Amino acid sequence: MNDTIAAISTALGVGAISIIRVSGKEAIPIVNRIFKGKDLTRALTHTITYGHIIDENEVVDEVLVSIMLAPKTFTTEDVVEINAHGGIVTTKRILELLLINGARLADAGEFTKRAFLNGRIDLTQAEGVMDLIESKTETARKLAMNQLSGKMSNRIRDFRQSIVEILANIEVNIDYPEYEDIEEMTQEKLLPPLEKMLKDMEYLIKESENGVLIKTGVKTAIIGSPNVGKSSLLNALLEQDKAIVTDVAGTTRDIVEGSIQLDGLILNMIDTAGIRDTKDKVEEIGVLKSKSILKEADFVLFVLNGNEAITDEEQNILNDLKGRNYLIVVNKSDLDRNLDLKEFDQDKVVQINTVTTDGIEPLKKKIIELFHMNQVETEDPSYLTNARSISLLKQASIALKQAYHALKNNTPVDLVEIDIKSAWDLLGEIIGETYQDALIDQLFSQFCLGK
Ligand SMILES: Nc1nc2c(ncn2[C@@H]2O[C@H](COP(=O)(O)OP(=O)(O)OP(=O)(O)O)[C@@H](O)[C@H]2O)c(=O)[nH]1
Ligand SMILES: [Mg+2]
Repeated sequence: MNDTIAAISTALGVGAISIIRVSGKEAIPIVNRIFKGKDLTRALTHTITYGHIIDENEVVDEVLVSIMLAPKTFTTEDVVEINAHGGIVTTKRILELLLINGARLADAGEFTKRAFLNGRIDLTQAEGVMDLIESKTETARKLAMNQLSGKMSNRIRDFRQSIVEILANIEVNIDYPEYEDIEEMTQEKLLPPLEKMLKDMEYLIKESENGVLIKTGVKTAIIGSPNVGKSSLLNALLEQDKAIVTDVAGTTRDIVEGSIQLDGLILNMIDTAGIRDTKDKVEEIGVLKSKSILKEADFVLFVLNGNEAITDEEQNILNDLKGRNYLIVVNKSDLDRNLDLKEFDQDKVVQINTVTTDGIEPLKKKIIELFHMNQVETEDPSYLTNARSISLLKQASIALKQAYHALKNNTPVDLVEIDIKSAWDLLGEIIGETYQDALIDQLFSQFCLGK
């Protein structure tokens, strides 16, 4: 980390301006060597200097150079940003000059990695930077920003603080076992905070899983028997005739995809072949595909024909959907109703008619509610939005759950302590307080160059 790194920080292409960023002890002298204008080594921090980038006597570009001195910079090191005229050739030439004059080409994410290693941000915040760059909707941007601001890290730190308090109580018990009723007292003291923490963690896990879907888009499977109107539903939601619709059962064989955005939630929908037993070779492959998409989906729109009674096949699929994210879409509401809706969880049922598009708006509203999008809009949420952190949080919650049950069963506290300590470590890994070098390298290499 003692060397000075440089990279092009803007997207490489034709634009009005591109920025080449340099960070490290030698950042200012290196840029000064290829700069004609005022002496940059004497520039004040957080100022901009006008001048030219030169190669020997040749003027390469007219630039503005921002000087930011340590420690109040993105990396906490001296940082120089050269604002050059956009264009691939000029930008690359300036980078080359920097490399010739002593800078090293930065690895992907190395600026952010330095910010982390120098203690300016923690891992959760660094991941927020990455999420922010990649956010596709306003809501995803908001989640990323909250993570970047350190709000999420503070929630993890609060959990760790509660654990420290619990551990302190356990230490008392281990140090003074001669007290009478110590077991009861320990239970009384430890169980309620453990219980509260477990509840808060489970809530955070659930909301975070939702947050991941908000970030990446929801893989939505449109599933049902042939001819119930799955392709018609896809078309109605897309407001375009994308999938073929006919009155022939078994029209859709291959999958048809389309995306919509509902209040910042991206639904990546997949229309599938109607599920039934069939002798047709092509249709059979389609049905197999439908079943595998049904398994993998984050969310299922299960379409039934309101004009017909439910079949055994449909009932089986419905049973398998229990505990998952799904809605029962009862189509053909213009026809007589022969489907008994009483058996269904009423919260999950939406009646529609894809011909007139009646019920499509209420269906969209229901989806927005299901993914708590209204809450996200109003509550300024902070969730973990990447798989690494969520998996660590889940492991921490499992460890605490084990501790909780062990304590309830009067297991000696020093054994319980092991699980609680492991939860503390796992939470530390989320924010990067206990980390392994290999993990850090892998994590930051996912960033784009120049970040
Ligand atoms: N009356 C009525 N007919 C509908 C409605 N929605 C779809 N249909 C008709 O139902 C038939 C089947 O529609 P599709 O959308 O192709 O059904 P599907 O579920 O995709 O069928 P497969 O691809 O064969 O599995 C077509 O003739 C549609 O016009 C509706 O709301 N009311
Ligand atoms: Mg179809």
